[in-house]
Amino acid sequence: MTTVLLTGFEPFGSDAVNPSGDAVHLVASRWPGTGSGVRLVSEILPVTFAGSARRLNELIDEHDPDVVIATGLAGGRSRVSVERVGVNLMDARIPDNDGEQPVDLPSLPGAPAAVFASLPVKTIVRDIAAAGIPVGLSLTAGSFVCNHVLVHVAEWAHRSGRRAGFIHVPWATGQAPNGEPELPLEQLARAFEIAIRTTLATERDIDAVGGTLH
Ligand code: PCA
Repeated sequence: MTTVLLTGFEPFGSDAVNPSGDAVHLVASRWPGTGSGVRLVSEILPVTFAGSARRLNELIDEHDPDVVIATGLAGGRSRVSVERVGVNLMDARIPDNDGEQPVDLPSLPGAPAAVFASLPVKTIVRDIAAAGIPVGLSLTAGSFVCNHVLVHVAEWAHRSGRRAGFIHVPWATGQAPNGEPELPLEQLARAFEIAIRTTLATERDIDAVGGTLH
């Protein structure tokens, strides 16, 4: 049995919704039973530096996942963003849901400055794009709680020989403030399903150009 941990986030800041959590619920509601050979564990994480890492550690201890895919909202982005790298830095522009606002502190003291996601990120982007969903690779998950979670799961994956990464999503249709970009919730959920299936089907990422000039 293969175990996949899929996480989203609760709302944060001034927002009443978080499409990452809604899409995770949708994926969980229609995931086939364990007869499929893949057990999906899903969870909505608190948007707090301390609480998100603590809850992740508990979930990893309890479920011993083979793959962890964490997801969150990147309001203002127009595409699903498959994150390549977590930076070992907390620099919070707004307080988290505990009221904490760390500035220029490491997410994981003593760990390297950055850690790569170990998902087959380019294959995931290819497969999500093939489903007609706007998607791209991203070189920054920011310096707030999503990046913090990426650093934690990617470090765990490197230590334990497992695979982990992070996907940011735009607002879901009907949610975006001030005319910011939106995608249908169904497409966000479908992107997560593809990311899981592609990861399980792919040992080695494809060789493809994925960089940016700036
Ligand atoms: N997005 C924030 C934190 C929680 C979320 O969904 C971020 O990008 O850090």
